[in-house]
Amino acid sequence: MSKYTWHDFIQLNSKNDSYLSPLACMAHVDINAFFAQAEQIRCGYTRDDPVVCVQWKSIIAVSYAARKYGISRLDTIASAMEKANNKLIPVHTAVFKRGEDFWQYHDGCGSWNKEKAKQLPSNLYKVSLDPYRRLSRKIFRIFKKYTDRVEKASVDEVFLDLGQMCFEKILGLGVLNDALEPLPSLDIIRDIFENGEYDVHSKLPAVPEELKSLTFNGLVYNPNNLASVEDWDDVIFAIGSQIIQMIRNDIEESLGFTTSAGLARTKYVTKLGSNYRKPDAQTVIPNKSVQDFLDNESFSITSFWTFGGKVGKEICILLKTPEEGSIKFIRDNWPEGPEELHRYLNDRLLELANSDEIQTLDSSKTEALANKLFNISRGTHLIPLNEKPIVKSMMSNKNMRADSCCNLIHAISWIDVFSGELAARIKELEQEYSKLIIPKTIVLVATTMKKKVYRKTGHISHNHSKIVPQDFIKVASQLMQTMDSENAGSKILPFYPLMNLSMTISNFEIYDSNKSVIDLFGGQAKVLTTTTGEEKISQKKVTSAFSCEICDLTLNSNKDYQEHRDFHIAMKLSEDMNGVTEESTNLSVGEKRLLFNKRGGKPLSNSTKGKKKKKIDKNGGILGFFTKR
Ligand code: DCP
Ligand code: CA
Repeated sequence: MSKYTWHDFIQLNSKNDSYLSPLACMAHVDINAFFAQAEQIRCGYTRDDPVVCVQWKSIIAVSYAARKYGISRLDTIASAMEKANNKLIPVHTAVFKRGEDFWQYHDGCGSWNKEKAKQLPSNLYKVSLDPYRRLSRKIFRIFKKYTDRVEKASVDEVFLDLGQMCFEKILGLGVLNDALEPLPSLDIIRDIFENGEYDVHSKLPAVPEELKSLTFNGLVYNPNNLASVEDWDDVIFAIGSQIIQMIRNDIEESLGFTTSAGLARTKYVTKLGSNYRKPDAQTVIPNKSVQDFLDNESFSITSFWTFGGKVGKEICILLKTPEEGSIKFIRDNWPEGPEELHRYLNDRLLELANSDEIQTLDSSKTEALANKLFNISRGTHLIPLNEKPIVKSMMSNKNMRADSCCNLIHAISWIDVFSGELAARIKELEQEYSKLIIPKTIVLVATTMKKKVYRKTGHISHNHSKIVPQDFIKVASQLMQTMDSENAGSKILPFYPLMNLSMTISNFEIYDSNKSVIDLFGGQAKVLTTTTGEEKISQKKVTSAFSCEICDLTLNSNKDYQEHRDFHIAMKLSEDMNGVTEESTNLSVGEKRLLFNKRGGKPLSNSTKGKKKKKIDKNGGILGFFTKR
């Protein structure tokens, strides 16, 4: 007989409660050396090439090949190069250039380069992390292919609740069933379940012998050499380990990234598990080994995420935990339940009332904390996947060197950069949540070298649904101009050079992109439909107008509108084949600046860079079939 009940098993299939089941199966997946791997793959290096990702003089990600030289994130690129006898391969992040609202890579350039012209001075550039966010979205989409029960925890890590997938596999249901190793001898549970011949509070049947040789993918933490499959939690973890392996293989095959994963009953333990063996590994922590895992692997109470900072330190002071074995210490000293621990924490707070050692914790927090500590030290702190709320504001910011921002022109050039970055991040947010997001407020903050702070707020008005950098540039430049005219003349408080300039957008209006939004933009209804995460926008007439979002033209009928759209498609096709002109409506401002530099004025397209351009024949080819309206 199993020690688990039918209720425990069926709970796995509940969207909201599966994490509460004692049979719960959660996972945490983390991309190895994320930014460094991203650069290794983009630049065509192999995993054995010691790539490091650099931001100015700092290293922000170290590939596992580079870690062999003892390099860590704490090294500067100069000291790391020395440590590794110049064998490192540094790749700088993409950067925006002052005055440009798009980012670019400048491979080979960075502070380590001896040539001055190739050093990417931080006074003229701003780092862009957009390439990593894009990759992060692509990776996240792979998880979503398999399950909705996935939480994006950061740019390179996710939590998954595998309960429902395991439940379905055991019952031979679901889309993943055939993709996984067939399971023998499950009739014993399937028949009873299908015929409804069970009481939810009765125990599950014992695991059939044939299932006891079920294979796990990855390392199973088992210091006491216990039988790997004894009860249904082990069966579920074996299936879970196969699911995680399958998803990790997919990520590697489709995008080239290696990952590390942890699998356990609770989110907290999965996170320690994914960090346990790296890179390209997965660790399963069975319920029967979870306390050994917490005790034996040099973890302490501060290893748990959220206990890393001040709170963790204060817990150690309050509970007088030893240097080593703090998790076991908590478990052994307060065995009865959280109430006991709660009382002790309150007593200690009183004792230390006059000491300045405790600044974060107070008696309003001790009940929840006692519960958390009691369970965390047993590997049973149950928390569900987190539905992340949409952020309420976004900031783009630049710390300036002496000559980065000496006048209004410089300041507006940085506003171009901020606007490009924020527009891209709004788009990213819209895709992540399948929503339409319209920021309404901009705050511009300038800090002078004397640390005087100036602030101006403006309202963004939109007449279209797609946020573009221009929307922000227009308002923020106006604010900057006012700030400049009010302050730049002062001899007593010099305004320039600025030490910092930042732009924050907030007051987001959020619309469901699957619903009609009537009268959102001046009498027109925009019907927004979402297909596989990327929004497809079609416009529907409710007044007398059909308007083209590309060139702001109003058409009289749906037929005219469709023909006009065909014109844009033909134009785009023609441009793809023949190159583009500065008048093109298919390019963003950034692309135009990139392609039509001021020197030559001749177009350079990405695909035909350096080659002679053909002129577009406006009367011939595909375009000949259409007349621009
Ligand atoms: N990052 C950063 N600065 C930090 C920490 C992280 O810029 N102080 C960025 C670069 C990392 C990415 O976030 O690649 C993910 O952070 P992780 O802590 O997960 O570290 P890595 O993925 O680089 O390494 P690991 O394989 O140890 O997870
Ligand atoms: Ca990582």
